[in-house]
Amino acid sequence: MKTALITGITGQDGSYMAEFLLNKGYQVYGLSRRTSTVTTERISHIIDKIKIVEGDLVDQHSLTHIIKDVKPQEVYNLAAQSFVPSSFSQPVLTGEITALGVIRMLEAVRIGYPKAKFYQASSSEMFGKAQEVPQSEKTPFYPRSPYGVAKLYGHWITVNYRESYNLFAVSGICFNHESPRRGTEFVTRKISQAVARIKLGKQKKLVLGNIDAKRDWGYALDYMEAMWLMLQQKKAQDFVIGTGETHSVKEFAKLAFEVVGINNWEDYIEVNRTHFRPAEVDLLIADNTKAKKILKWQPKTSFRKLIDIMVKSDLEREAKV
Ligand code: NAP
Ligand code: G4F
Repeated sequence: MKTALITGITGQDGSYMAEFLLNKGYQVYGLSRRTSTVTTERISHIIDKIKIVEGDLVDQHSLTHIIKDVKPQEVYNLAAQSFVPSSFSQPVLTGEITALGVIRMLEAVRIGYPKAKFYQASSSEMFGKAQEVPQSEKTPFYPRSPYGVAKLYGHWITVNYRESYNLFAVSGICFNHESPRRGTEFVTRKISQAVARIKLGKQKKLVLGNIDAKRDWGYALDYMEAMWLMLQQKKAQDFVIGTGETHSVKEFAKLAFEVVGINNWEDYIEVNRTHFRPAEVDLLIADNTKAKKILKWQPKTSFRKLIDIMVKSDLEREAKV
């Protein structure tokens, strides 16, 4: 039986990755930090099938011990301070977790179990003020937030450990991927939740920031396979993972309202500058040619289907509370 360690197991991706690996027959360990309230909501249905180990990306000692004890064949480093606006209000903490957390994990692997294959959750936010359209593995980076800069450190240190110590360490440069398990502060889930609440008469307005921003949005479940495939290759290398389509926040909102039969969607939207960022990423769109060719991966869920899944899930959830 293969053993995998997932950091960030309580997050959106960590929870789906745990399900994905359990289905493949893995023994799954999940790293989780101590909190005063329960954070296992997304994994409550599988909690008996996985082993939770306590550690924190800011604490080297815990990470090294966990890797030495568990000796995982595969490590999925999905933990991060992942919300871009919080990286402007807490830039140093974001650097500690999202940047230095990666080298702590790599050091733990190098010292504790160098045979482990390591996956780093890199981000399309590293492209930021995009130097090329669409963005591929060869596009120069130009991050536009403390989060993007921190992810860039994580990305390059992963490359560096692969080249310096011959670790099997790779990065998936993932574009935005969403689901009913997405945190409600991210724009897609903020919209799907608000649409459900407006339909049910529980909310009057949806207050957004820059609705002209464009993203390459995919369905999170589809991305787990790509991450796993990257660790099954003979050669360690990095891949861009995205759909190859881009849509604006406005388009996402329009289609979300359509799911519940509201066509005068603009009447419910208010734009407020408090949600604008000090520096914005205007347009992201993936060139996923390499992933299609080498990993034989491609997204299965369309943009419309993703919105349909998210809005219907929130309708069901909101009808209960
Ligand atoms: P998420 O839902 O925000 O989950 C983040 C996870 O990291 C949570 O489990 C959180 O634990 C954990 N974490 C935060 N700080 C930690 C620390 N100091 N020590 C240990 N764990 C810590 O993020 P996601 O959407 O699943 O994304 C997964 C990864 O992919 C992240 O690295 C993100 O930056 C990256 N990424 C995401 C996307 C996307 O569109 N989703 C795209 C590109 C890259 P708590 O529950 O305790 O807070
Ligand atoms: O949903 P967002 O907050 O996601 P963002 O900033 O693109 O970051 C996500 O994707 C990255 C991959 O590219 C990940 F690395 C990162 O961890 C995270 O998962 O915002 C998307 C866009 C932005 O342009 C933002 O300005 O939506 C715009 N937006 C407009 N109104 C809003 C809002 N974003 C949020 N969160 N809330 C709003 O009210």
